[in-house]
Amino acid sequence: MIATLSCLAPFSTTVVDRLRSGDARVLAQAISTVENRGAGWSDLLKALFPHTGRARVIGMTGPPGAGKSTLVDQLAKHYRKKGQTVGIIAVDPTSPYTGGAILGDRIRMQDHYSDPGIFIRSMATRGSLGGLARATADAATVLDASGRDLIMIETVGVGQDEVDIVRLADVTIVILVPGMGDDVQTIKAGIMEIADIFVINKSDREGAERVEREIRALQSLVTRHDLWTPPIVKTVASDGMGTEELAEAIANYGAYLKKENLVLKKNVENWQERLVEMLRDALLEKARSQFVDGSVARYAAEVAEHKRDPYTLVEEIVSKMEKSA
Ligand SMILES: Nc1nc2c(ncn2[C@@H]2O[C@H](COP(=O)(O)OP(=O)(O)OP(=O)(O)O)[C@@H](O)[C@H]2O)c(=O)[nH]1
Ligand SMILES: [Mg+2]
Repeated sequence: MIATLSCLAPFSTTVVDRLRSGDARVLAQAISTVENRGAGWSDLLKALFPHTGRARVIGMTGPPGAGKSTLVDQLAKHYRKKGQTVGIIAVDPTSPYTGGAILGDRIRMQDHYSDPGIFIRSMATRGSLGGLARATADAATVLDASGRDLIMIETVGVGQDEVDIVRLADVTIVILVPGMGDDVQTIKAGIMEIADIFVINKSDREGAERVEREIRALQSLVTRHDLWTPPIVKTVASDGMGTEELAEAIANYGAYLKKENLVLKKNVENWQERLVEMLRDALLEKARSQFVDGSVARYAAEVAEHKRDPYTLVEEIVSKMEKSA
């Protein structure tokens, strides 16, 4: 269990300076603080926010076992060779990272750990305050402020939470593999729509062309409002094949957004969603603070037994909140 920064709250510039100087311990503690909403979490984020906005956030999602971690690992190596620093957030990994592809390979694990240019964090905090998307976004903010050039977020693309997380990245990569039963149609429609780049990993297996054809067929039905056509990159992550092409596709998308003057627009859209979510969290927390322990269950019982109507009840709670504001 990593300690939080509560002992250091309220946040002095020293903590921010140490974080920005690349101190990995402070970085890990700062992420724990915002993730668990430990003492001073909001002061910390306020102090860090002016230092954010520089990192590129790459979201990666796809079905379990598609090779996401292996691909993240290859990309991390690629960027490290170019002298860039990397932060990795693995969200709710089905196999914990320590047993998964990146860290399971002891030699590579050693490589990474001896390289302070790569910081890996796994988040398995479903049900955490404010939800997984909130916790991940805040962790990315900390990594961004710490000066990491690239932040990669890996999620298993199964639920809305995961879609919400990667959708807010600067570039979203959807990883598919050959032989997924009924193939691409079975992948959640929401995931297809968020892809800025498609990867067909495990292209060493039979059926990669078929997956490509299916993606193309689905693409022909959708027009994106930014008019970008997501490229399809074939990779064999386990031996590094296609990594260069993927990095190039990532760079191309960034260049396209710049050329079309869409960077700010995309950021504004993302913040519009995040602000609404933050507001919802804050208001919900405030509403919850109106309840003493067990009163929600008591109200629920009263409504279930038709002793009370839920509409009046909610109005009453909201009006109480307004009065206490
Ligand atoms: N044949 C083949 N195997 C691969 C390839 N890429 C990854 N693998 C293997 O597929 C397995 C799963 O890889 P991971 O990188 O852990 O997949 P993941 O998508 O991160 O898995 P979860 O996080 O558990 O959802 C590992 O045994 C990898 O070595 C590939 O391109 N070809
Ligand atoms: Mg993984």
